[in-house]
Amino acid sequence: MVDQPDIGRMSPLIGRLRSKVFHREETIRMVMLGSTGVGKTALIIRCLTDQFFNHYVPGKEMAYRHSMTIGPKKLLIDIMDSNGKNNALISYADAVALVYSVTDIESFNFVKILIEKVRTLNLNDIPIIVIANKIDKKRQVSKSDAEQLSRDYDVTVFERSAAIPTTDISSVFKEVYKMLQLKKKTRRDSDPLNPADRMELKTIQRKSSSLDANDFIKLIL
Ligand SMILES: Nc1nc2c(ncn2[C@@H]2O[C@H](COP(=O)(O)OP(=O)(O)OP(=O)(O)O)[C@@H](O)[C@H]2O)c(=O)[nH]1
Ligand SMILES: [Mg+2]
Repeated sequence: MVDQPDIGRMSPLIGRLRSKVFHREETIRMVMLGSTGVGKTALIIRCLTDQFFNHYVPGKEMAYRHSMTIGPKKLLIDIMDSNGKNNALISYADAVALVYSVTDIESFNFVKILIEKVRTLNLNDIPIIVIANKIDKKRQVSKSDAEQLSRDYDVTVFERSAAIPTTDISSVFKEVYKMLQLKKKTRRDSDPLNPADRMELKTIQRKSSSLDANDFIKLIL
């Protein structure tokens, strides 16, 4: 945290200026890709509602806005939830999260293909992070496989489970933000021809309402 004098109390105008300078919002557009059923949507629902949605609603593409604070910075993260097939979204993302399930070796191998694809397609060298999901279940992909992937492809792998209540997704976003800062990457402007801009955006803020995962899924359907 930055220690700032409370000048907002002295003058409302200075207070507003201060909040503009110190609490500037930044938006990151992140796309989630990975094989069907690996838990992309469940991870997003966990992040937004702190709950596990234990049902499968296949193939729905949506974008969600998650807000979080990192130090003095307010971050808006537009998460594009792909149906696992729409790789076209890669071209419009500031960062890519590739998800595999530790229960499914094929999904692990598919992540390797996706890494290569992203790196070939994207001229801006966008940050890639990998999420190994479903670690609450019996594994086909070990932790050392994840470490090997991390070394071979120079990516950070987060082992998580959307089903575990204490699962921390914020740290994944923090890492993405750190990578973007290092690359000094700025978000590209909104473009009406951009399919990502045309995706329906649900503005749901974490813990800001009594939103339940079951209510949430009604928004998706
Ligand atoms: N046990 C367990 N089940 C999970 C976990 N994450 C997701 N699931 C379940 O796995 C199934 C598929 O999850 P989804 O989040 O819909 O998968 P997806 O990647 O969004 O699938 P597509 O949208 O079809 O690409 C659902 O029944 C989820 O409840 C997890 O960490 N642990
Ligand atoms: Mg999904």
